[in-house]
Amino acid sequence: MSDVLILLGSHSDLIITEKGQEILREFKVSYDLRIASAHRSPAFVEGLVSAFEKQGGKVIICVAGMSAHLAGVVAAQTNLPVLAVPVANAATAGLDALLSMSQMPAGIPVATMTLGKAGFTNGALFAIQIIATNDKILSDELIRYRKAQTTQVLESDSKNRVIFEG
Ligand code: RP5
Repeated sequence: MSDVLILLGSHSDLIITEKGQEILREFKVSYDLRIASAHRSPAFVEGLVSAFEKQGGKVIICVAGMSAHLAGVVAAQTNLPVLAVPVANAATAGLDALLSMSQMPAGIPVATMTLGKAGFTNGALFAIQIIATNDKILSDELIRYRKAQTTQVLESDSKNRVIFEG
């Protein structure tokens, strides 16, 4: 049983998921990553979403590029929270996918992250935050994660500070 279902529209999207997968593992949040296209394998997408709901899954992250319908199609089939991560392509730098995912009609919400690696990293963290609303250990881990992140910025500041006194 997995808490998070990650759906990728294509194997070519896998490259943006590395850091986010690392974070899910660091937080020990179980996930199942599948390749399933809204256009090329619609029935397979439907089956995966329905099976994930039945097994008690909590959050779905959809990653797709170009005319990115995956997240919207998935959100239409479930009341689970659906997070969307658009992937860039050479022709439009991903603006097509970003707009497609964020322009959902009222009634079927999708939480769209930014493009690419940063988007998937935030998608993973957002999924963890959703699960943490009902999990004190995870919530404490998130506090620790944020503190470590702040410490890194402060260290970077002290290493890179430049004072020019004219
Ligand atoms: C989308 O089309 C996928 O999510 C991918 O980002 C894009 C291109 O897919 P491939 O042609 O690389 O399989 O469905």
